[in-house]
Amino acid sequence: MLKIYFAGAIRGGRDDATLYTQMISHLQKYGEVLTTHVGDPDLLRQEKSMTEQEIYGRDMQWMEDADLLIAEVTTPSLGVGYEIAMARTMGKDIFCLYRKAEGKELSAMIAGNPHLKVFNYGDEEQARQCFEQIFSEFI
Ligand code: 6K6
Repeated sequence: MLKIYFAGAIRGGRDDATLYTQMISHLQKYGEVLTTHVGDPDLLRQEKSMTEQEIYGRDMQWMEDADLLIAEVTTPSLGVGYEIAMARTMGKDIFCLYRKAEGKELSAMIAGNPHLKVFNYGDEEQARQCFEQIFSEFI
């Protein structure tokens, strides 16, 4: 079974948390999503149960284990940017989904990066179609 690392903003901002949950449930049709907590609406409240070092160590181990990275990049996030760079270093396939939104222009480090595949989408249904395309054409 494919192992999917899904990345989305946490401390970067939780505006899209519901959308992350929806995306994770679509991705679960294609493999095991290692990072289901990214869509958890209570995540920030649970943070105290793990140290920063434990979070980092666990996530980097999951990244090593993952076959590919899917990152929702609309809300700018240092953590998501770091994960994209690490996935690149580890030679993973990387797919980014970006929803055009006022005040949230995509970084040129992502938009102009020839090593990533960036999809523009508008809503949950279009995200689902992007996943269909990713898993039929690229994986
Ligand atoms: C701790 C225990 C339970 O929940 C927590 C909360 N913290 C995080 N848990 C797991 N992954 C995290 C956490 N904080 C950041 N990340 C990783 O960085 C996720 O994989 C996200 O894709 C990304 C978000 O980075 P920020 O900079 O927006 O927080």
